[in-house]
Amino acid sequence: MSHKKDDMSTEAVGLGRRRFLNTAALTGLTLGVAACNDKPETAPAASGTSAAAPAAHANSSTHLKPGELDTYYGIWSGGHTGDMRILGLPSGREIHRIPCFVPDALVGWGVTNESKAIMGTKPDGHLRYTVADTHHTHASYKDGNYDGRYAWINDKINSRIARVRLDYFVCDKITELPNVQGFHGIFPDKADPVDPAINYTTRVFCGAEFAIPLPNNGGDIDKPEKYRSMFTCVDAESMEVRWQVLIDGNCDLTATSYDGKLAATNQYNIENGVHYEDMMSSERDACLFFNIARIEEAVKAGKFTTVGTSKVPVVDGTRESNKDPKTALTAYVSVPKNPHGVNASPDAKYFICAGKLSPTATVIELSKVLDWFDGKLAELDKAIVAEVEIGLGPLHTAFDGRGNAYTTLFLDSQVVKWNVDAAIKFHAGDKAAKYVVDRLDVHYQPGHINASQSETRAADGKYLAVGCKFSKDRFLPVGPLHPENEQLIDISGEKMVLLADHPVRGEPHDFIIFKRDLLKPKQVYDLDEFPLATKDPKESGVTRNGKKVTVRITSQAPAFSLREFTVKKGDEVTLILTNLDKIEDLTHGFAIPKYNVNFIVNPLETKSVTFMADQPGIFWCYCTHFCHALHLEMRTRMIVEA
Ligand code: RUQ
Ligand code: CUA
Ligand code: CA
Repeated sequence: MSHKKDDMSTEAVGLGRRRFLNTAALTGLTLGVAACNDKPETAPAASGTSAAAPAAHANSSTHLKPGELDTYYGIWSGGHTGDMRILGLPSGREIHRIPCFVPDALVGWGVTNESKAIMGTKPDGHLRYTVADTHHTHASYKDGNYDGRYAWINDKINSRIARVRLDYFVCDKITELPNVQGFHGIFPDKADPVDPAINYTTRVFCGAEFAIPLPNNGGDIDKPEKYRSMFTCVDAESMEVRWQVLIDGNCDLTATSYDGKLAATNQYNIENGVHYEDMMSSERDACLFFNIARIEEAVKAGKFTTVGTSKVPVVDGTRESNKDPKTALTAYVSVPKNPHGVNASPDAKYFICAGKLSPTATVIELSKVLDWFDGKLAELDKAIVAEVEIGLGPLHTAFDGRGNAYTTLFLDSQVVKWNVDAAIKFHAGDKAAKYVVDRLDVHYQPGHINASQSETRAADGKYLAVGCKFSKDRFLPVGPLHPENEQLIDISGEKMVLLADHPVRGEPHDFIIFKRDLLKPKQVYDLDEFPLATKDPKESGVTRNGKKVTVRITSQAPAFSLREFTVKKGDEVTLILTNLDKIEDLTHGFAIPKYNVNFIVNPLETKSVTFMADQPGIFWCYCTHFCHALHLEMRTRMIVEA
């Protein structure tokens, strides 16, 4: 087997890079510079055989023969393409893209009335936003595992959260968070903090990265010391914002405990800095914990304010107001400078903060944080049970369910596998405890990482996916814009084994990987889900109410129910199309030339579009989605009378 990692992972190499970081990389914004220039030796030819060549591991073939299905679903965030992607693993094949925040021409997202209502429109009917930047996606839980109801994804640009129904794999709600900018980390809760019967997700927590004046309406612009960030709770069912917590410093990524009692966000800007130098001026930042039950008690007791025109209750989570553990809503645990990801271990005991600018991981024991809130732990910092060196530029951590953590090292271009218990022993003084188990080179500069079932109680330690931010010369060159490189690693053994990589369109961020049996997607819609459905083709036709015209059409391969329909120039036309084909995979499209309309209807689905009939003439509306031998003949004629 070509996999042989020890040579590259020797402490000599590691220490050399560490020294580099300590002297140079931390002095300024050199993180990015170092990231690009630190690794001239990692061109595939020179990078050692281990990571460059896929390993021939008998049990871990990623090549599926025709007809074979993947065993895991992957839910991927699409980054600033603004979509969500569904992959099959271990093949890495992309199966589906789910538009949420931005228009999509395949399905007509942002074209149909239904999708526009979800996305949000301006008074003139146009979409309010057409850009987005998705980072983090997580799914709903029950009993500490995914229950297949929902997934959520963030839009950092416009601070929106979208929910995706996992029965149909469609976005059904989007909420814009008030009073914040740069909404980044997102995590559903896994249980209710007080009611043990609620052992499933009912809240989604959202961390906002940027501080702004509150309200942000033109005041306090020159007083950055007054800018503030908030942590937001959204109701998982209604998608309404339940409450917000005003904090010191910022939020970044988010984690939740398995008992529902705690949520946390890492803070890289406790300085409340406006410029990057300010954000790096303090030696330590924080992992900020939220006591969910107490926050909700405070809201219930009316101990909140509101900001500007927003009605959302805002409780005070600042340091000054939360010094007394017995009443505190928040707890600021001090961690090394500018940390990044915070991840919950599948044994439910720890949150782990990756150091980013510090070459360390910090392990925080949740029971000790709860002890502090109960007045049983005098010093909050004692909740830190390990703070150990793991390598340069640690960003995100995944777990195998066997006590090991896997952290991406952005600057080292490595994944480091380390044992959490051994790290705790080492931190406690047992210098013989070897916590680093393995290191594997990846190509290049990894950001996100996740393992199969990692952030559930059912972490199964089979596959690890790594999102590499740079692919450099890994694929055929296609001009200056390179794809990213997603790599799949077998973690079933002691040593990590690189199995495969594939290019992905930029630029995915976080993702989750779970067993395919946890989902039971539906293959056809239910007509009753659509109030506008035309259930019988005989109900098709044109009805007029003044200048408002409604056209009802059904589709059944290879024909639309109307061979033609007539409207008048100046009409406002609402066209409602119901696909009465009930057969799985029988989708039709509907395009209207010169009217900028195209959308699809899946089996037993109904969609509508509204437009002004402003151009007289005949317009061949045709089916865009291949459905039948007579697909090309599947048309109807729209006549717009002058
Ligand atoms: S955060 S690296 Cu949203 Cu790490 Cu992407
Ligand atoms: Cu209907 Cu193609
Ligand atoms: Ca900082």
